[in-house]
Amino acid sequence: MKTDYALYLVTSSSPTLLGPDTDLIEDVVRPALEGGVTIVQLREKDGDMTTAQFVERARRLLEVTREFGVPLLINDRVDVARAVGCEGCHVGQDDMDVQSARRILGPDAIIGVSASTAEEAVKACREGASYLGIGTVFATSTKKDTKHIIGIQGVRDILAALDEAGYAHIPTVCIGGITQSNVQQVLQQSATPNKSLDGIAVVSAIVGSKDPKAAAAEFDRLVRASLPVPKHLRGTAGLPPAAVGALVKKVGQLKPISHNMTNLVVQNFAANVALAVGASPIMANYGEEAADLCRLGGALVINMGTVTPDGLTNYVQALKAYNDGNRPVIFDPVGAGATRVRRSAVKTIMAAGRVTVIKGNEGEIMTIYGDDEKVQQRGVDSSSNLTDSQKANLVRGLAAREGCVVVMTGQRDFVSDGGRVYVVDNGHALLGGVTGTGCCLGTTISAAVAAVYPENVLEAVMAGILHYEIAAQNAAVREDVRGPGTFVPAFLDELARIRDETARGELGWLNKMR
Ligand code: 3NM
Ligand code: MG
Repeated sequence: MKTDYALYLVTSSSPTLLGPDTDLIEDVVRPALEGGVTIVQLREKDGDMTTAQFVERARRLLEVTREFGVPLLINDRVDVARAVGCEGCHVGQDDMDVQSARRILGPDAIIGVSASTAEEAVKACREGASYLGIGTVFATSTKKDTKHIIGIQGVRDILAALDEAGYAHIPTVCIGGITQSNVQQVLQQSATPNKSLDGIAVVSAIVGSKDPKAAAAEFDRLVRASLPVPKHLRGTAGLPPAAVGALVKKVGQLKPISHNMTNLVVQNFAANVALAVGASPIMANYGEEAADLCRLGGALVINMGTVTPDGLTNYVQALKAYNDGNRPVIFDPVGAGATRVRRSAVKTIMAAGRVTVIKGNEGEIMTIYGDDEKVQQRGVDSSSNLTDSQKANLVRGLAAREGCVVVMTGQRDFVSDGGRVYVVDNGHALLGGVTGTGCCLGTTISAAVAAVYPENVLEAVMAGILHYEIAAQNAAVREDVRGPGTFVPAFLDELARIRDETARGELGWLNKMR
């Protein structure tokens, strides 16, 4: 599991922050985790705790962080981390060195290091730090022995030095005086072209808040909206071609059912695409049939391209049937922002059950995210207003909120499960010249997800996208393709060719992944 450093809570037992009769674990950390904190550090600098009390507190806290699936690190006391078996520790410049800590905690432990200069930062990376805490950013009364106030420019200089030294892949958070008012400015202005922060660490803004859950939730919103996308998360890095090939092959072997409730414009095309990728299409828009069809073990595509009141009732019925049967649902909110009817249909569907994948263009995804007033979507055409960072944060934020995978299509596609973000640069402009190609991508994704569900949904989605978009590239450059009309049959041929080559173990097509 990749560690999510977006919202890092460092605890404090200082009575001025905690207030009387406040239990650090139950009254602060638990609500903060509910609000969205992604990693916790137990820091005990203020009281005069015995080691026995420290271990006891760490053990109690670990039970809570485990409930939320969030890592717990111990400040300074490597022995306490080892004693309770938590995920790791955080060491300052005057604490134990990284290599010694790693000898105690082992190769998989998360070991963070504080750095206030470029030299300290690079040295910590060289010695095997898992992440860096960069600070002190702004003056703070929380830390008694603050050495350097480095400001946003200081953070930026350290990030640039890390990139220069080849450590752009080491995650970083900043710390010291971070509040809801300055967090977005810090994240945006500290970013260098190749290296930016992965999150922010706070003490008083959460521990000293009257409502730690609300404070964390607001930080979560602010951070996710402006976290720059680290370079190492861009592209398809981290997705091995062999794994993609195995997933595409699995579709051909299992021939999963792709149950499409789709619009009348694309039914025939989508069924042919399903066959070409190796799936078994069923085009059935009547909700009453969904429970029986779900038992066939496939996936459902809800494509609201030509939504009607009856259609909506059918979608809701089918969604519930697939939820009950614990089978995946791909939701394609076609034209979501275009009309009041569609905006309302999206809300009805999202409220009726759980979806596994949401696939849409920028306007559609923004509508679901809740910015519908701002979405001036004309028809169902895609038009872009967002930067790449904003797109990545949008898909990651929506995926995290809904607990699903989000695919935002465009010239570059953005895909996230709420943690990782993939950016896909495959595809071809001719896909935009033919109706229904977006819808058929949903069908292709459904086949790949059906083949592996409930495991590896993100990887399956990526396999579906790559199969589809590389086939489009292959078709577009064929000599017999002269425009959208000749493109369609060539595209079906190339989808089937990739399916067949992959079945034979020929994975050369994956060299085109980008
Ligand atoms: N470490 P607040 S600053 C624990 O510079 C800690 O390494 C720092 O508290 C460093 O969010 C700090 O309340 C305190 O400002 C941060
Ligand atoms: Mg320290």
